[in-house]
Amino acid sequence: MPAYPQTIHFVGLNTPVGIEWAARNLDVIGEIPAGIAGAFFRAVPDPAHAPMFDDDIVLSGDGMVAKFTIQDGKVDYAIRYVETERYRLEKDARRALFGQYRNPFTDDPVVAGRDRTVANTTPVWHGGRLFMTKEDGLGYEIDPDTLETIGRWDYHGAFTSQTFTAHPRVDPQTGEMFFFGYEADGLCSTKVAYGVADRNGNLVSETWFDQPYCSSIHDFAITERHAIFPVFPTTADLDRLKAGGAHWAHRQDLDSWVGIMPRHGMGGEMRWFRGRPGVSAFHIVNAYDDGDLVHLDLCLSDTNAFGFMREAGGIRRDQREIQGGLTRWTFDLSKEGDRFEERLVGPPGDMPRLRDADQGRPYRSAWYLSMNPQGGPPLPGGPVGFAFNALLQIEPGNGRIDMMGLEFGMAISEPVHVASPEAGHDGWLLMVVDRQAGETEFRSELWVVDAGAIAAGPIARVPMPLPMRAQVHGAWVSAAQLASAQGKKAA
Ligand code: V55
Ligand code: FE
Repeated sequence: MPAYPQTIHFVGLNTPVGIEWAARNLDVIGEIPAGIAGAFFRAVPDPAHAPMFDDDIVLSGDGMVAKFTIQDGKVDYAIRYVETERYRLEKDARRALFGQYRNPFTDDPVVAGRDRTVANTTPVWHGGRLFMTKEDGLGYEIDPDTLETIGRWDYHGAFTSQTFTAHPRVDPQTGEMFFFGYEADGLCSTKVAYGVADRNGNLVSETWFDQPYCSSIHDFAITERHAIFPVFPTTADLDRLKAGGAHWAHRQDLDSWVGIMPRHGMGGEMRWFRGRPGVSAFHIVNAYDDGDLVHLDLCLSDTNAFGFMREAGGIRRDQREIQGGLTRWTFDLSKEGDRFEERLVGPPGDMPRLRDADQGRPYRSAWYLSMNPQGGPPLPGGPVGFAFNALLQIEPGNGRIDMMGLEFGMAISEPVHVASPEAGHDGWLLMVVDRQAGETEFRSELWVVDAGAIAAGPIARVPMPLPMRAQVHGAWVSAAQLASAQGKKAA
């Protein structure tokens, strides 16, 4: 059997596991509050086969969908592969057939034209259905009970884009889901499709626009009136792909852009604002309207956080030298011109989480991952190669910050927020925390943290009996939402 490359993408917490398993009634240390009832779904890239190329990256790993089911203080767990077209083709062949990250020109010719997505980035719940998503293809629908793959999701043929974002946004009041797909009509295209589905999951609109250049639009934002598309200069080039090169190269010299349009408008209504050159953000905390102003809070850095995207653009910069922080961009829609204001509101970090009810509205606090100044060097793991070891709660309105800092040799994955049935209580955060237990050995636990008292650490912990590979994003689906599930695999 060919070995996995011994690079940061395949060692440490990124060591492939590849085991589909399930366990009931896991041991719980402490007590899980009765208010937590539902499922914590997680997207875990885990390559089922050694890659065709040694310079393969975490982002190429086959998607696994994991589920913690929590009810009455009890915890069950299950994890399965998303059976994408790509996974099934490689499973049958018992080897990798798809080549480099988002470069079909490097594939084994036997899979020419087949679906390359690995659906490994975000579990999405909407309209009673669960999807596993990755921005280079359409989502795959998953049976939320069995985690079996039902199939590719294109709104019964209504959504015409070839791609669907891993970061759709759901309005907490209307229940509508807002989403987009870039490279909507093919590799390296500037076409972006923007869609809206009603609360029952029916596609109600789709409109297209061009972005200023082909960039990876990883996340976007909504307010009560607007849809906001940030464009950072991480660019794609078809000739580079044909020559076997990288899909993405970051450009320090190119301007960034932000497009703002009415959230129920047409692509032609987009207004473009010009931002600083070279900056990058993968995740947006939130956005909201304030009269004619639109505020956009994002995890900004002065270059791309992924080493391989910097290197492809000839940028030599160590991961630890990257500057940035939680940043507020404010757009005044009553003014002419393409400029906007910028203000730093918090320390560097990423993987922001928000209460579902605060989406697109003024908000008091949010949570995100960062580095603990006392936590020692980060563990190798996660998509960027270095794992976070602190959780922050921030109140952007007054700058108040609270921290749960992990000890040396520990790592934290993106939490989900669980709303509390009690008025005035901040709810809880659920997250997987890993601890190095030997040179190549890691122990993982599910942690339950009071979202309003994070510095106190976990109120309950669930040690996991098997190793777990680093997660990308997660989603909390309440027991009430699960009870409304539409998507079930036919028996
Ligand atoms: C990201 C993750 C991806 C990807 C592109 O978090 C960007 C950023 C897990 O896959 O393909
Ligand atoms: Fe993301």
